[in-house]
Amino acid sequence: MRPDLFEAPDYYNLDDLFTEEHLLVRDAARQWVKRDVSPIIEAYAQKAEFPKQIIVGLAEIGAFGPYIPEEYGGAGLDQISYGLIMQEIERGDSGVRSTASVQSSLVMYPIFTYGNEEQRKKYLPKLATGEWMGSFGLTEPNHGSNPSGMETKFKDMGDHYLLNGAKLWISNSPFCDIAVVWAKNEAGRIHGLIVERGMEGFSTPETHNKWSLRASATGELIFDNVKVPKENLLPGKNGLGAPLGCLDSARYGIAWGAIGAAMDCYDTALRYAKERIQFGKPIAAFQLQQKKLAEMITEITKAQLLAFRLGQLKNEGKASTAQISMAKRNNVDMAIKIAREARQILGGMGITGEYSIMRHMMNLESVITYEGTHDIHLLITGSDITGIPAFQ
Ligand code: TGC
Ligand code: FAD
Repeated sequence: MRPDLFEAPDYYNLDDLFTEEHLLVRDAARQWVKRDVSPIIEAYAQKAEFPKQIIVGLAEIGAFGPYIPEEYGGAGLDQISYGLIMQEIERGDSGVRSTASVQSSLVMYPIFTYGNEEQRKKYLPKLATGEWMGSFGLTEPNHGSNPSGMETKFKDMGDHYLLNGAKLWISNSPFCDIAVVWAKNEAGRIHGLIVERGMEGFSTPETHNKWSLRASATGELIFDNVKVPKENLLPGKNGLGAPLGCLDSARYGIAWGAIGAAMDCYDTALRYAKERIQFGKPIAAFQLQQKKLAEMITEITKAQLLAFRLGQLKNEGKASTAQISMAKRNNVDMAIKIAREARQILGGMGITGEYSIMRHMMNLESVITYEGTHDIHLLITGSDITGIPAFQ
């Protein structure tokens, strides 16, 4: 892969709206991605392997629990800083951002929000440093968009719970030390349980042959009569609203992350268009290419403004699930369209691993599917504005 020459577009001077802390946090993440992610990520994506050596760096830039209080090992930052960190990481690779999203919003968040003090103290500091890595098990082979139908279940055996079932498409599963697993009790009520690697009957086979998110490890979580200690149940919230609450936080991060992938595609295409000569001129001189580039920067700017306002609402505790859905859906769709257009600007070079665009484009096929598909988010908006759920 070529040297990382990324220059971030800021067409509407958004930097003027960020605090000094936001800029410091963002620039530290930006530099780290340039130094430690860009030089290696293409090779890891090509060999379909997660680069475990970057876990320490992710922890150092505050990507594990950015908004978790410092007393539990988190970075104690606000939601805009969290968004900016996700943006910068996904500028490098969506799979790396996935690892950070899962650790922060799908593992640390539920333990912090629904866990008791003992659980917080036991797990959060080790998750914040990356000493322990986590995964989040909601999706099942027969239940993706409709998690309420989940079949994974646990029984109260008096001194422990007995857990049976399987989760599919789980980011970080092949190497996770713990998994936050959503399962039904005998009454059919959904609860969160912390399952630890090493518990008998718990296995995490890896899913191979992905054309997307190749630098992220994806797998299954299989529970075959796993004895889970009673103290591992998250006591603070149950019902489907508990896992959906975690998704709000992760989807918010993705709304920012997708901007990073789009910015990288745009920046690469702009530079290439100014340098590549055809018919005696840089291709950037042709109106057709200018149209593509002008539309890209317009869409990126709109997405940045959407994410910034959502960040303000999130900081005030006012961001609704439907507002988060709209931003996730819009910004990922914007990024995947930009990746496709940017790839065309690079002609044949666009399909090679010399440039990041094709990798972003393939990654975004997962991002537009996970954390609620493009269609599900449209239905969430539809339900919110009409008051009529159309999911079934
Ligand atoms: P519905 O009847 O709408 O809701 C059930 C209960 O949950 C409450 N609720 C929420 N609570 C908190 N936060 C939210 N965001 C909530 N949304 C809903 C709701 O009020 C209700 O409460 P109650 O007390 O009345 O029972 O549920 P439904 O079964 O009709 O489903 C609605 C639907 C389709 C929108 C939902 O199931 C959904 O979002 N489906 C998509 C599934 C999904 O996003 N899965 C993601 C899996 S994790 C993942 O992909 C990680 S990838 C990570 C990475 O690598 O980056
Ligand atoms: P389905 O639900 O079968 O949907 C198939 C199609 O039908 C979609 O286009 C969908 O929009 C459409 N559809 C479904 N229902 C409706 C409806 N009511 N109306 C209209 N259209 C509908 N899950 C986790 O729990 N943890 C993870 O860490 C995790 N990581 C993932 C990593 C990757 C790389 C991928 C690809 C997925 C991951 N997921 C994870 C799972 C992800 O959340 C699901 O793939 C997603 O929710 C969609 O579920 P599904 O794949 O079963 O598709």
